Amino acid sequence: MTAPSLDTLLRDSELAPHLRAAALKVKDGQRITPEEGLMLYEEAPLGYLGALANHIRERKHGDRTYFNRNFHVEPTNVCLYTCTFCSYSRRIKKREDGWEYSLEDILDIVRQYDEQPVTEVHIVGGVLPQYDVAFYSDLFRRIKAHRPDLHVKALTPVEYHYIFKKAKISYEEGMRLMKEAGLDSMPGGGAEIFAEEIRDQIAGGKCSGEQWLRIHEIWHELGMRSNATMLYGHIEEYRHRIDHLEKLRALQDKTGGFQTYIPLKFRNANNELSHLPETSVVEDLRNYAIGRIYLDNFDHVKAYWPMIGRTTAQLSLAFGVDDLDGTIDDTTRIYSMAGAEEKNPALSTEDLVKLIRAVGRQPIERDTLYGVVADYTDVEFAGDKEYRGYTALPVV
Ligand code: V47
Ligand code: SF4
Repeated sequence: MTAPSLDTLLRDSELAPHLRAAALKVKDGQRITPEEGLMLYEEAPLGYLGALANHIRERKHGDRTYFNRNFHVEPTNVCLYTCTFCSYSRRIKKREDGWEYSLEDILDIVRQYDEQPVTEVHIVGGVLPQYDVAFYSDLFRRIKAHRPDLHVKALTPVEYHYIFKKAKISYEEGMRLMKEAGLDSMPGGGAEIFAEEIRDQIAGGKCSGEQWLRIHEIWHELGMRSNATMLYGHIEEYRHRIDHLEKLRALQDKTGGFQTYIPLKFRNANNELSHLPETSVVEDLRNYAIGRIYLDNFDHVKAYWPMIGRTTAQLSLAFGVDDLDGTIDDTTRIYSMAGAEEKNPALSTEDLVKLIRAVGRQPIERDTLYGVVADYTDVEFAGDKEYRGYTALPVV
């Protein structure tokens, strides 16, 4: 599926005046307002949003589509918070179902990747008292001592707020200690929805939206980079999504420290919000597109393909997304993930490259800070015949 070009869209004499006004703003590189953002969520059709978002995506990146090779370490799946959307954590009371890795356990996992061309370790998990400032400082130091070139992308303001409070140190002091210990960047998790009236109902007592934003701000002021997410499609309304995007855009104006925006579709299996229906693929694509249009000061929009599936991930590349994330594992294919689209969420590099090329884009392997590691546009793989580039069907 592909959307019309922005120029084709603007030639349509029946385009409603308010949609035309927003499209012209995008064409001129102007910012849309919160009111216009809300109007897009409420009224704009998918093809229209695709035209605007793809225009921005191609202005920034052409056909380039990024991916990186990383691995995840989850120190524990037990958590003292009680987020209602979380299918992951084993409550303190059901601790017997969970794992709690020691420092050595985690280093053993890191060592398993010694011979592999990964550039990043993504560390995130539940919140428990034994994982404190001293634990994480030691962990980051030991990883860096073992493999200095491995980028450590670790923990979110949810953990940082908790461990700094426990250690009775300020956010400024805490983030400085983490940087000294070897933290390279922060992933985007824990953002959920910032608006208090929603966050209070779903986020189980963890850090507030303001605290999440403040910790990222302090990190950016130290000259460091991070990502931002939004968990959508549960009990929030469109106005809460716009409020969330507006807060991210405002902080990015101030610091410029965000690299990537990652919308996360709420998945309803095995959690306390299982009664809620999930959003449709059309709604997911509209949401990617509006994120791309609204966050004019973010360089990248990323799709987390294990959560939405490979086909929607491919479609998202025509709706503002320029980066695909998810396990790339050239050694094992055995994974399972409750509730997510992918029961087998690992792709080989070859699979991922072909998935990107099949929709006419250029696969670029990047490092965490978007330095180019390898351009796979014309790399040949042995074996089956590959289809490259889609057939564009007229939409209007
Ligand atoms: O913070 C939890 C979300 C996040 C569910 O920065 C859920 O590069 C959907 O942040 N349905 C963790 N989402 C994942 C994350 C992430 C992933 C990939 C890359 C990066 C990055 C960050 O997952 C949590 C929460 O918002 N989440 N439960 C659920 N049921
Ligand atoms: Fe799950 Fe919330 Fe704990 Fe994160 S903070 S692991 S989302 S319960």
